Amino acid sequence: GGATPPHALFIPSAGMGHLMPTFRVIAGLSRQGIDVSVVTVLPAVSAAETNYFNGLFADYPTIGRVDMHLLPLDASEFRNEDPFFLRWEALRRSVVHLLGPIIASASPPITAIITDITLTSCVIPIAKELRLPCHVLFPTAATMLAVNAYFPIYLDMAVPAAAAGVVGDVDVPGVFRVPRCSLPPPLLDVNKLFTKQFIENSREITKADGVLVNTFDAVEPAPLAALRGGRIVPGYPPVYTIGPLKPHVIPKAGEKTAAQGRDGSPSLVDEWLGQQPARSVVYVSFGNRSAARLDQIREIAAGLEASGHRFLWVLKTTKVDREDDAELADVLGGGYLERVQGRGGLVTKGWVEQEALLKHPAMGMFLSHGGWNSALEAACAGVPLLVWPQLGDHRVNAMAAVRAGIGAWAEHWGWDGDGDGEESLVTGEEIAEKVKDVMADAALRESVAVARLEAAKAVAEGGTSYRNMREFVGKIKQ
Ligand code: BUP
Repeated sequence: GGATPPHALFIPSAGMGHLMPTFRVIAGLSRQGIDVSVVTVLPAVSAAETNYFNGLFADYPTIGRVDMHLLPLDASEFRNEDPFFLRWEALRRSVVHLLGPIIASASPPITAIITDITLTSCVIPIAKELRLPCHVLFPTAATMLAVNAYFPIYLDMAVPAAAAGVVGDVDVPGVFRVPRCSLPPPLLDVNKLFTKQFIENSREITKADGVLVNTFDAVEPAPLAALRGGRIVPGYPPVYTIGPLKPHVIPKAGEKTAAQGRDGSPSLVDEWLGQQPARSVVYVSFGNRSAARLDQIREIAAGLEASGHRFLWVLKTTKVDREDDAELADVLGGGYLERVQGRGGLVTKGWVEQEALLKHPAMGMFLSHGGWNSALEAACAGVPLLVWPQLGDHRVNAMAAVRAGIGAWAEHWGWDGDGDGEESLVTGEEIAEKVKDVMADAALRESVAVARLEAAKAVAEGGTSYRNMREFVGKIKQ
């Protein structure tokens, strides 16, 4: 070091759950005066992604933008794969061909690489060849990182069952036993595209210079101790807990903060929330990638109404964060919207500024799919979670959230465990009961308040995440 000024290149993946923490780290480095460039993949997956990329470059004008045009993927090679996993595969293959030339033509020269976990096994060999330090950004819980780290070892050991492609419960050393029914469902089939990517990334990450995780030590002490102590993988790279990451979106003067689209549209939600009493509102959102079946949506509607609580429900009827064309009134049935409006129920669709919403004093609890970004945003706002896992890592996150005292988990509620979309229906009565329980749970509210303080301590000067971020930045500057 010394002679070459630091210039970090970020290689983000797709999906808002991956992009949000990535953007937050990018903005954090940029605020510390580090020269950052970001690989921007074209075409984007959704309007939300495009808006967030454009917003990042507008808010932080010194950040460099390096466009990468996605190479086409021969879809006939794949059958019945989730569109997100296909996107990741296209990204992975594009990176193999295009990242080298991108780095070669960068000015000033790239001195450090930070890649999203999904691209790890493609990026690290390139970084190694160019002798560039490479860190991996892991966008979900440290508990899930522990599962990720251990999974290939589990497969190697669980012979002959795993050799035959049968995956059972995975007992992660120093963490807990994850029952097979709570693993990310694609992992149960070692021939799935996702599973192959997952295993390759998990093996290659051991060669990284470090792993950045959006969490903090006090919320997940066990998996962090196990990873750092080499109990899961001997010689695992340093794990930098740097969360909860600060929001990267800079509110514009005169703009309302909550629930406002990037397009600056006026916010009904914002005005509505302002009229609700403190801690009275049940916020309901199942993230970007989950869309419930119509019959389940109607049960949720009935459950929220029967709970007697005020609620704000961000309803998605299409999978993946595509534009949602369905009319709410058609989905929910005649009269529902008008009926609940009178007693403090608001249903909206599309994108909301969730982090700002959760910080609103009217928020009482969050019925959530269990995306880790969402879980941390709730904890930081002191809002208890009721986790209803939908897919992927959500059940592992739910286990982590319960252990951390930041939420309750509706363990017996259906999820799309086998990907066939035919999970059993949860009735409106069950939903109403559980919502009432969590709203009335004083012990849970108390432990969330403690977690909120711990989160604030972690990022304050001298805190664990603060120190880890400094150490990471110090390495980047070398
Ligand atoms: Br939906 C939605 N507004 O309307 P997760 C999400 N978000 O700000 P994911 C909004 O996107 P999976 C919206 O605050 C969080 O930072 C939200 O990340 C934000 O899960 C992020 O919660 C979503 O980790 O699903 O991506 O929905 O976990 O399955 O990848």
